[in-house]
Amino acid sequence: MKAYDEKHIKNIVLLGAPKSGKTTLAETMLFEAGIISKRGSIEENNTISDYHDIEHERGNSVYATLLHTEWKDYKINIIDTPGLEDFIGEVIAAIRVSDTAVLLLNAQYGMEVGTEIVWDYVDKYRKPTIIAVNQLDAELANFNKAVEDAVQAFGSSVTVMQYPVNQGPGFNAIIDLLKMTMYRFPENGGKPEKLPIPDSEKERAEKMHNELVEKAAENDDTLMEQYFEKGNLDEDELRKGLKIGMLRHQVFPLFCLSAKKNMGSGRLMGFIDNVAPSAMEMPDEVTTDGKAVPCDPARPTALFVFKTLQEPHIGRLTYFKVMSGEVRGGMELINEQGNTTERISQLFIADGKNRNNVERLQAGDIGCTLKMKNTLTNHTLAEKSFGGQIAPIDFPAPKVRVAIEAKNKADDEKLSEVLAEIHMEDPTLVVEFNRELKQVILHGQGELHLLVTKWRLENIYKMPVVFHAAKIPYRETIQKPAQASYRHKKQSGGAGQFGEVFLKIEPWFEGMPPYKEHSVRDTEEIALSWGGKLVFNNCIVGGAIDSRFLPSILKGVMEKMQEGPLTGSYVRDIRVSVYDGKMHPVDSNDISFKIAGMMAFREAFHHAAPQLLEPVFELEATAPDVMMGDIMSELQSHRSIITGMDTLNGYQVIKARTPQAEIDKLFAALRNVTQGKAKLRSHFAEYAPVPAELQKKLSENYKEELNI
Ligand SMILES: Nc1nc2c(ncn2[C@@H]2O[C@H](COP(=O)(O)OP(=O)(O)O)[C@@H](O)[C@H]2O)c(=O)[nH]1
Ligand SMILES: [Mg+2]
Repeated sequence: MKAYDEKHIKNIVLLGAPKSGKTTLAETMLFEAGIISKRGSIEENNTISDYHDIEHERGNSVYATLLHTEWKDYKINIIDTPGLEDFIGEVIAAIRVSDTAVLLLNAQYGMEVGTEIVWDYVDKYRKPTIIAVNQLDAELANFNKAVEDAVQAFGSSVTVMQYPVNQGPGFNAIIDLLKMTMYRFPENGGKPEKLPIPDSEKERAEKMHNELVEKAAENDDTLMEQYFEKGNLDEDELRKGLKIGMLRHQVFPLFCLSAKKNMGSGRLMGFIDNVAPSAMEMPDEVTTDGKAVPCDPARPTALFVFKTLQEPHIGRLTYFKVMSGEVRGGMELINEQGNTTERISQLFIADGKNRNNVERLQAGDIGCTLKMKNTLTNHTLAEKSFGGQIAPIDFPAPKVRVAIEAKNKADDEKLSEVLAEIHMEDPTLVVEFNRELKQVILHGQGELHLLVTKWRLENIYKMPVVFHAAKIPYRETIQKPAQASYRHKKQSGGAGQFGEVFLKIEPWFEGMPPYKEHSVRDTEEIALSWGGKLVFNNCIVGGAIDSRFLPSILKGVMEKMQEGPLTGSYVRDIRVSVYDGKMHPVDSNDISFKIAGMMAFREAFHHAAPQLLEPVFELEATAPDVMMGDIMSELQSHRSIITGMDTLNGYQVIKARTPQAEIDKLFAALRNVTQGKAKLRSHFAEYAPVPAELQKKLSENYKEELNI
């Protein structure tokens, strides 16, 4: 392959809702540039981009795939991304290292919720953006609606560069408003004829051309002057204005496509070559300590790792972007995070699963390597003189959870190791060893994300696992005061045990009046690690219990608070006042008072109107209007309280409060009734009382469990 310098490399990321045609477009671009001689298709499972078994099984992209084409004098690195929110980590990493986002809109549906989700990240990183209206050959294609949707969602930066002459199944011609030509494609697509704009389209084309010229001129004072002088701009001036606008996120050029019929992709690549900013023209990268990293091959080498993936028969692949300097095979680089040294044994450019050896890659380029031991996603590999870490990708918090267990008990330890490794590869998957629930919990971006993880564990890591529902971290408390006493007495053989405790428990709340029934000698206020408080009053007078035994009583109470009497959950917000008791001159000891304290507490708890509390989440669902009825009815059947409704960019946003125990089932149901077209968000809000019926059921279950 030709060596490309930093001025001739363009990095683009293909983004869009599921099924908008990203993978098909990637295939078409490779074909059009002569990289492949035959186009694969989604239907035949033979695209370059979707090459993993799991992707064929599901008919969806799961991973971001690196590809490249060479078009005229440029190398275009393409990252094809999965459209599903489950794999948003892959999408964000790809956006992070790309210089231009190509956002596909399906002409049949215009804006979709999936488009919205990726747009949030494009906007956050302020990447130059091209909008491609795809599937213009489809029966229901509606170009004008797609443009209206785009303007509504992305604002007036949307800049129409082309429009279709005849959308729908007969689609074969596009009017180009920059070149003021008509492109007419042969039946099977490919290279179009360049024709004059027909008379019937002249008026519309002139009007839209003028709008385009104004948009391009707006971004630069000299261009504005030239425009006022001449009343027009030539092609080069237009390109200059558009590029400035793209860099400022004020121009999003919009193109027409049928990826499937190979119409329009050549022109799109030409525009990427000539106008889309190269890595060198983008704002400098920065290190975590704020140092600028210009994309310059003459400076010290620094690679930023944006993706790592364990592949069968190959080992771990490490994908990186050269942020500074150049990388050559055989180079030794320092891993800035791990303080280890890694040798770049081989250097590749990748087209899906095919990798080609290259000798070097320059600043701005993207490639991959093998056999990195300690280098993972978000790490920086650099020459010593670079000194710093490239600002890492900020991955979103997980949204769903499941408990995981090795199928064979003997694998438990290995499973934790493998999970730790998977998390390092995929930071959007979080592993938690939850001591409270006594479960290993996997937190992911969606059910499919968790299922793909299970698939990887079983097929790549050969580690059979089972998923269980994750338990709910309930809390227990009381609603009224109660008293109890307990005498612990044991006389068997040698030394006996004796301890008796009288105590009162009350619901604790911030600002409650001090305890008055007995005089308090000493108070301990404990902020519980699981939330809420325990206030412990020592009201013993006249030496009924020796003060050295009070810590033992507290210990007993605490033990019961860690395994609540009702369901074994943590207990919170209680005031305990120990006001009387008895000792034995010989047999009393710590263990006796601990047991007496624990049992007295348990007894009192059962008489204090115990209340189970459950975590309640605040939920937000964004979806098209027509789906609201179904969403409401699902909310109602999952114990949710609707707290608000709103509209945003033509979507309905509904807010609700839902117990955590229902969230996973509710999300699955909502995905189902909305065919995945809803954006769902949730976060912990508060602990709230569990309804009486459910509490009864849960505490009966617990009793049964204890009897086993
Ligand atoms: N009619 C038509 N179908 C297309 C076009 N582009 C893609 N498709 C089809 O849309 C489906 C989804 O395409 P795919 O490339 O997997 O979309 P992705 O999920 O965005 O990667 C496949 O069945 C494609 O054959 C197009 O331009 N026109
Ligand atoms: Mg795809």
